[in-house]
Amino acid sequence: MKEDISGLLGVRYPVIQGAMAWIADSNLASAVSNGGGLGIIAAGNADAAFVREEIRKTRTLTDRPFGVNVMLMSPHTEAVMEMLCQEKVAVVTTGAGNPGKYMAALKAAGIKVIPVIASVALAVRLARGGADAIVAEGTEAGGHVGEITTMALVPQVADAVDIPVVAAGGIADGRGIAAAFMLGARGVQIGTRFLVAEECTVSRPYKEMILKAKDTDTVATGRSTGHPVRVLKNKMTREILSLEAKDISPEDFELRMAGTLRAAVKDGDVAYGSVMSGQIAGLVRKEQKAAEIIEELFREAGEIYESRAVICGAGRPVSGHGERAL
Ligand code: TUI
Repeated sequence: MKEDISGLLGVRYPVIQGAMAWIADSNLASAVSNGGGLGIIAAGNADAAFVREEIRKTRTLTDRPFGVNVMLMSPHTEAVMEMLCQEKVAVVTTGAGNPGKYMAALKAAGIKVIPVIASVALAVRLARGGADAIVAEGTEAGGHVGEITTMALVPQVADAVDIPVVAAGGIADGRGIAAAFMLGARGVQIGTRFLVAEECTVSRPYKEMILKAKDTDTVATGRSTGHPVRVLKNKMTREILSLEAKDISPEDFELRMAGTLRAAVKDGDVAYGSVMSGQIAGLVRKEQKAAEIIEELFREAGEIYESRAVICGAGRPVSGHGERAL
């Protein structure tokens, strides 16, 4: 089996913390890095000065590597990228677009570039363009999502590129990690489970809603605009989905949604705010320190991995399958 991404990233465990705009700050990123994963600061729509400040705070909280995620639809992308090259962060992940035009500058600054993508075509293009690894994010993920499931996307991307693939979307325990590796991934990106880390500063009502969520509680808003965003269902999603069914214009949609993520994250308005969450929230049941989450994830994954011989009748038969009296 090929090496996992921990060597590439200089971390103990092959896990990247998902970038969550307004949420993934120096507190969460440093806690994840101190716990042996790769912490990520989400730049979201913030300007370069704000993100630089978060990088500097993180450097006071951890000596370990961490990264910054650039949301490519942000109006500040150009300036944020320039600042990241000056700060020489260890890793840049990107989302919601094609980072191709920034690749050369980031690489020249010695930064590892790991784009998050939702299709094989873009993965292939970015691998050819010099990406160090690629995050293949399935539609189970929270926030801005593509259409393909993690189960279908990861093996197709793994076959199409010769750089390490990191699976994202729908992973919140050791079973998910083991499954991702079986699909050809060499690392995982996890967001929703870290939302309830003790060090995560998201509002109390947001955390409680994640802890109480069940499997069917997420929905994608914004399909009518071509930018679907997965969130927990609430009063806002009921209203906006009915407006989308009545052909609200993309401009009116954007106006209606402006500020809704901030409202949920900072003000705790989980009725009318955007409570971004992956479909796996139903599995996230307790608040823990980030380091405890990481230890538990990889202890579970290791146990499953060691018992893998039971799969497909290769070892002990599983309830009547794989062995017949002849
Ligand atoms: O980027 C994410 N997840 C995000 S970004 C975000 S902030 C936001 N808030 C409101 C509306 C929209 C965004 C919240 N969650 N995940 C990575 C991701 N990237 N998922 C899908 C994509 C993607 C989609 C299209 C990547 C590339 C792409 O291609 C565009 C192109 O130019 O080919």
